[in-house]
Amino acid sequence: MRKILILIALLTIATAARGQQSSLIQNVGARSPISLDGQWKVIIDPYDTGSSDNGFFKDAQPKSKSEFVEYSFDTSESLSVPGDWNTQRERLFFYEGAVWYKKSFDYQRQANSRLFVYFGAANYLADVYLNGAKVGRHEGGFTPFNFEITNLVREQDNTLIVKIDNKRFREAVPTVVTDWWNYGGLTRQVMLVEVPQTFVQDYFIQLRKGANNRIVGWVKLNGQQAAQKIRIQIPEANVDTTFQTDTNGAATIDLNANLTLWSPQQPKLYEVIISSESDTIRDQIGFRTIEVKGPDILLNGKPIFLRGVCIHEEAPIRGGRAFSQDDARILLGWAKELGCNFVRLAHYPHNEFMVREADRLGLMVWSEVPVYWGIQFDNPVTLGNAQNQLTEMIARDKNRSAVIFWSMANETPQGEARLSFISKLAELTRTLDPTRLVTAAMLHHYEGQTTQVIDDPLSEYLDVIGCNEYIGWYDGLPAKADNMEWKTRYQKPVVMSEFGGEAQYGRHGDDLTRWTEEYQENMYRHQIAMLKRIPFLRGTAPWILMDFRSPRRLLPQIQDYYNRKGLVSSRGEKKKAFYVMQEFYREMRQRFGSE
Ligand code: GCB
Repeated sequence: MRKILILIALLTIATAARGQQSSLIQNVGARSPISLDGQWKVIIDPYDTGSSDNGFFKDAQPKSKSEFVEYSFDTSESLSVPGDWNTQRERLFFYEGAVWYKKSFDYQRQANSRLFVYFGAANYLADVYLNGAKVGRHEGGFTPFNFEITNLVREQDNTLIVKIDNKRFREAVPTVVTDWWNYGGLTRQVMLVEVPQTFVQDYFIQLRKGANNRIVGWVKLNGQQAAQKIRIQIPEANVDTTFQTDTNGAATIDLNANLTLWSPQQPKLYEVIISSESDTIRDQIGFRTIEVKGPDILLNGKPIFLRGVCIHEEAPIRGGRAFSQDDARILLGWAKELGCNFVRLAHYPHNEFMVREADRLGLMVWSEVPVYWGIQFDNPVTLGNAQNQLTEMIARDKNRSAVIFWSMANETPQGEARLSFISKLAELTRTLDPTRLVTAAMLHHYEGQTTQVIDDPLSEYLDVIGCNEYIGWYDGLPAKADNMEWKTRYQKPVVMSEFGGEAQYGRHGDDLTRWTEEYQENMYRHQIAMLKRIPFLRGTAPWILMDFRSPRRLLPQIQDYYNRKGLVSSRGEKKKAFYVMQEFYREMRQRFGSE
């Protein structure tokens, strides 16, 4: 109980630190939100002209023919929301800077209700204004946020203005260099969410770690009427239990239930109904346990091998940022076809459709914050920002049984400051969610010519060790893998969280000619032979499912700003290596069982 109260307090502190931003509303999709998606008027503002005191957020209209107003949303162009700006206009393709978005709307709010505006994500800095008043600011390109607008909203002619700035800077998370496109804009859905005066703002309902019939967690109310009865129903499991919230609106949940556990074979989701005296919300929740024992990962108590693949949030076929349920279905459909039971959603939290779809399809998920390469590990502001993004990631997805790993970082250079920074993130993760495993993708090093050692001291703080390696691509030719042995200093499961090489779909040559499908296929064959010899390996996630845009991939006529390590091209064509990996997963399924 004490732990849970500390946890809720932490969530409140984290959100209070963000100024006016309200704590995240759980499961907004189930609240019949009003969508603000569609065309928004935009002003592209490369010199930040609109940020003065008399700025664009005022949406000034000249009241006479003589009045001087040097901007206009109404005669400006429009962009689609959700959507990155880069792929909607050719001249915005490389743009990094400020864009002001405007949407007008009418709203009839019911008496005694409250209204919030919810953003699925905005990359990177978002300043939000309603009817000329500042509502709040959010930093971080891949996590949701909401603001209460009950006292600002009118019945008619509301003007919502959001300034988005995606300029890169050193202190940011991620920092200035990434191997993915810096897609800017309102990249996910925007909606209005109406709730009762006192409402169920958040809940955490999962199995207690290691127990297969005991559900624990909490419910948090937001509003004046804090002390209420909370009823949890899971009709299919005959659960109907009531709890009492305290004067802060928090209740601890602890109940027994006889459940069919969620697994890739049988991704069972239950309807869970959470009601207070003033509010009701329904969710689809699965229940499973995930633990480690020595080098093993146990799902529902049984050792598993993770047949994974890495995925960027890049839209198949259409290109640009993925944001829709259809995008999620296509990407995860390919992962299923590959034979996966696991996906690594790299290198930042993906949109909610991905995680919910993974829940339905039975794909276990690695979810990550963009603590990527050399961020400012000695900067407390950067740490606060990373902690905030981590908190928001966990806040949104903590009820999804598909999520088994929270990943703290990717390929970060070793050092004291980095160890302190990431271990703090791991500690926060375990406080926010004691049920899941903590991981990070790390590097390894050579001992002699033919031995790789996993000994990153960060491993001490993790449950599962993620390891990225590029033998046969950045490191020698494919056959280099043949004599490679792997050692680890830790009695912990290891997942090869990246390996791969580039091939342009349809480019052919012999199996030592770079950029051809044959080279990539050859490389995968040598890799797989090596991976099979690693005794402590408990999963693989090749880099990557689909080709994705990157400003660092410049080779003309081959890369053309695409990282081509995909097993599938950006148009959905499967490369030869896809089938090699598929064959490997068929074999692993036979060896390790169908989960
Ligand atoms: C890595 C990074 C990933 C890159 C990949 C590559 O190690 O983690 O973000 O895209 O290598 O293709 O080089």
